[in-house]
Amino acid sequence: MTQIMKNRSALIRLFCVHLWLTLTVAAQAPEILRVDPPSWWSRSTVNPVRLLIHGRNLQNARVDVQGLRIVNTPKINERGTYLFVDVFIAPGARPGERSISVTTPRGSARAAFEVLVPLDRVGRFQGFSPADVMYLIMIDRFADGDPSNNDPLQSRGLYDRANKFYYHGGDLQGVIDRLPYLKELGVTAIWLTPWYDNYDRLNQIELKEEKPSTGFHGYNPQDFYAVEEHFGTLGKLRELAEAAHRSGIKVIQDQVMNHTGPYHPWVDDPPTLTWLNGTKSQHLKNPFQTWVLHDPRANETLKRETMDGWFLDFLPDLNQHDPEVSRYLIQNTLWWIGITGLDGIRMDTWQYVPNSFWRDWTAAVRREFPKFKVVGEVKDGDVVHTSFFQGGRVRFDGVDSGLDSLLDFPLFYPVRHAFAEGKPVDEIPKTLAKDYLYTNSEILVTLLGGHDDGRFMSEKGATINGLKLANAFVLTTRGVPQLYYGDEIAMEGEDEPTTRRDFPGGFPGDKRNAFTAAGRTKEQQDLFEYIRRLTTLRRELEPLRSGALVNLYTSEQQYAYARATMSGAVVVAINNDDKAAEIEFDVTRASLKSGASLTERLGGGRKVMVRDGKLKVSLPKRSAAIFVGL
Ligand SMILES: [Ca+2]
Ligand SMILES: [Ca+2]
Ligand SMILES: [Ca+2]
Repeated sequence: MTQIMKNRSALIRLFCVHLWLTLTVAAQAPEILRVDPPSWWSRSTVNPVRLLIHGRNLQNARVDVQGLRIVNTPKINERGTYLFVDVFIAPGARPGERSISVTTPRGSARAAFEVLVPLDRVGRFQGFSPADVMYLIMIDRFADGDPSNNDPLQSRGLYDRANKFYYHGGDLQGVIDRLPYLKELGVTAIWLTPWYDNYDRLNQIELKEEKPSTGFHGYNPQDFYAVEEHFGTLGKLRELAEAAHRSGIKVIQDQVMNHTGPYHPWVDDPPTLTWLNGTKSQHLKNPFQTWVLHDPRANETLKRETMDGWFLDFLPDLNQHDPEVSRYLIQNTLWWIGITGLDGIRMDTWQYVPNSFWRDWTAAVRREFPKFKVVGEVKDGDVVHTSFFQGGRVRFDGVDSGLDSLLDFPLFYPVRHAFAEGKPVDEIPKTLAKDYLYTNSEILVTLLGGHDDGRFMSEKGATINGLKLANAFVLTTRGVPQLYYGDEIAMEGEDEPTTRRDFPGGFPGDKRNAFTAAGRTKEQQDLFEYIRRLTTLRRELEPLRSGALVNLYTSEQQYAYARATMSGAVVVAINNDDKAAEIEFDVTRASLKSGASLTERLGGGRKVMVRDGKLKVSLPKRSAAIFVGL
């Protein structure tokens, strides 16, 4: 054969293969694998709702939803795997299941979509306030109320109570079962770690102590619209929200909008070309140079790496500048709130997501649920840094993020230093002195422990007495106090994840049950009662919830302050020293007049009198006192 003939026959062969491939693909009918969101309610502020249909062979598809109006031409990605379409739900639309059909010249496919009645607003979507006492629960590690879901994927080997990086069996039913315990402690709001479905496999990318781990903590979402099967079902979640609300306990969801889990299907097949910042093989790594985020003269490269880089180099970073991503995430947030009735959100990794997105997101949340509140995680000890992210003010970037609250990490560290390590207590008022940098310091969420830090009791120098003082401070200062599960029984754990140990009594076979007084040691019971006393005082005494914080006395190891309202004041005095102290301070700024008699309500019941505008109090070593004259 001549070279020309050889080339020609090769060309013909190539053409035949191409024709065969084209015909095969063309012959394939469309398929629908999922619809996000799977439901929406009538009379929503988001109408039409945008559906993201995931499937196969969706090229050139037409979409119909039984009884609902499609308002635009579907937008479909090149591979025919994702389709965006807007669906209008008439205000009087009949609730119930509707059939979605996708039709192409090769056939059609169907999936279900549900029109819901909006939940009654009474007792739902309540937000949180300084009147609340929040309690952080790591779902997997609190209580196992349903052993049947402990190992739902048996062949995957994700459940092992002896392995600190595996699932331990805690679940939503366990939280429901322990609501009376939380009520007894004085908790009025529970913040649950993320309940999104995480990957159903061992994580081979993030090795822990050189071994694979699981997503037991919930922060690696695989499906933004599903509940983790180790924790329960969507039905169980709604049951939990209802039961909590009946007990007077609000529910706060932990959400993640910065990234997905490492095995999310979007990594290999993104709905749009710009869905993620980078790809699995080519992306920036987050250098955590967070200071540049509030720097008007920031080095743009460093800023971009910090905003768009993959968290820990393995968590795919969502690109909220892509309007489809933004719309998807906003609807996702509204969906969780709308179908469960929850009251607040704790937003993970807030600072790595653009403020312009947050502005739109918070506005959308507020439009639909006006009383709702959001607390952002900005893990930093510097008030200059954290305060930058609070909403209520347009910043140098021209944006008001709309964020209500922040976890008060700048106050967390001084609390640990003073009350665990015994360092000077005046670091606390020195930090509070910077409150003016916040748009609203009263709504900050104060804490002495959380799931990302070692436990208070594992700090060098920590004692039960110190832990009591930390609780006395957090539960009487300004802000919304947040407790961490198990700190009320002095649980220990020096790092992450030993800080996430199982609550004793929450799991089958536990030797003792610390959810009951009989199952607690004498020391634990004493601490539990002390905290309960504090939450009771906070509930009974209005100044502790809404009073202005007035500093009255500050020395290296003593700190006294008042919470004052028009109707009265409560005085708190703390001696962090290892020896007794007597302190005298002026109380006229707290509107306490000479001759007024105050009663100590935290422990002793002793009385003190205001003389010459001053209060003189003696404090045993490492003790706190709360004086009430109401
Ligand atoms: Ca379980
Ligand atoms: Ca899962
Ligand atoms: Ca980011």
